[in-house]
Amino acid sequence: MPEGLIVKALSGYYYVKPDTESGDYALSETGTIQCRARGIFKKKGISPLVGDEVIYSLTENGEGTVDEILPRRTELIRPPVANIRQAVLLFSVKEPDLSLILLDKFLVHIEHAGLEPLICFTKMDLIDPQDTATRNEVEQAKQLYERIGYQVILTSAENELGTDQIREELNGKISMFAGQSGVGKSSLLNKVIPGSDLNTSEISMRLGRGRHTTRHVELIELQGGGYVADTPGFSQLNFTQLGVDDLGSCFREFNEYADGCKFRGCTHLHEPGCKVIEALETGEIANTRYKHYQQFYQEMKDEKRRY
Ligand SMILES: Nc1nc2c(ncn2[C@@H]2O[C@H](COP(=O)(O)OP(=O)(O)O)[C@@H](O)[C@H]2O)c(=O)[nH]1
Ligand SMILES: [Mg+2]
Ligand SMILES: [Zn+2]
Repeated sequence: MPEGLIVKALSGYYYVKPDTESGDYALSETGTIQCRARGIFKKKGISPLVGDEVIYSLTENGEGTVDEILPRRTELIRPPVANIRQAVLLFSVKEPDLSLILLDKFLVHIEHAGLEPLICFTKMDLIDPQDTATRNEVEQAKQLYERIGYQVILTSAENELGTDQIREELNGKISMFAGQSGVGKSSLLNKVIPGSDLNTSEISMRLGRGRHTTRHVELIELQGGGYVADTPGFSQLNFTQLGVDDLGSCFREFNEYADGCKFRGCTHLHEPGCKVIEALETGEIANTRYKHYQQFYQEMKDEKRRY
C-alpha cells in the first residue's frame, strides 16, 4: 500500500503527497491526492494531522482514503502539526533588541517538544557599523549558544545575509519558524522561499480571530526537498504544559552534569553535591543560562499555584 505525507488539511479532506510519484494515478495540480480519513479514526478519537506520514489507498472516484497513520516523532497542539523536526528560532538584534531570557524560554519549549532548534539572529543590517557594543553583544551571544551545541546563523532579510545557509538547513526536513511577532519571520521566509507568503496566512488569521478557532496549517514544499509549515509555532509561551521536573533537562548543557548530582531529582537550586551548581561555579555553565533556569523554575511554581 502506498505511503505519503499529509501536507494540507481542509474541510475534512487530507491532501497526501505520495512518497514516490509513480504516475499511475491522477494527482491534483499541487501533486497531492485528496483523501478522506477512514471512519475508524473518528471512532477512536484520532485525527490525522498535517505532517503525518500515512498509508493510503485509492478509491474509484480518483480520490483516496487515509488508512493508517504511521508513528509520530513529534506532535504540536498549536498549530496542530506532526513530525516537525526543526524549529528555526528567530531573534532580532534590533527592533526589538535581543532578549536572551526570551530566547532561553523559546529554547525550553522547543527542547520539550523534541524539536531541533536552529537559532537565527535577524536584522543584522540594523546594527550601525560604529556600534561595536551591540556587535560584540551579538557575537558573544552567538558564541555562548554555539558552545552549548546550537547552531547560530546571523541573518538579514534586507541584504539576504544568511539566507543560503538557512535554505541549506531546511533541506530534507520538516521545519517551522518561531519567534516573537515583528522579528522578521515572514520577511526572512519570503527571501528563503521566494513566492511563499507567510504574511497572508497571518493576516487572515488575525481577521478571523474569534470566529475561527481552528488554524489551518499547510506545509510548503521546498525545491531542494523538505517542507516548511506556513504558520509560526510556539506563539504561546507559558509553562502550563511543562512539569517543573522537566525544566532542567530542557537546558541542554545541564544534562551531562545532572547525572552526577548526589541526589536523584536534584533541582540544581540548593542541593549539596549538585554537579550543575559546580559547573556554574567553574564557568562551564553560563551565568545567564543558570539565572534564567532559576527564574523559569520560580515562574512555574507560581503558575502552578495560580491554576
Ligand atoms: N532593517 C530590517 N528590517 C526588517 C528585516 N526583516 C524584517 N524587517 C522589518 O521588521 C518588521 C517585521 O517584519 P515581519 O517579517 O513582518 O516579522 P514577523 O512578525 O516576525 O513575521 C517589518 O517592518 C519588516 O520590514 C531585516 O532584515 N532588516
Ligand atoms: Mg509574520
Ligand atoms: Zn543538581
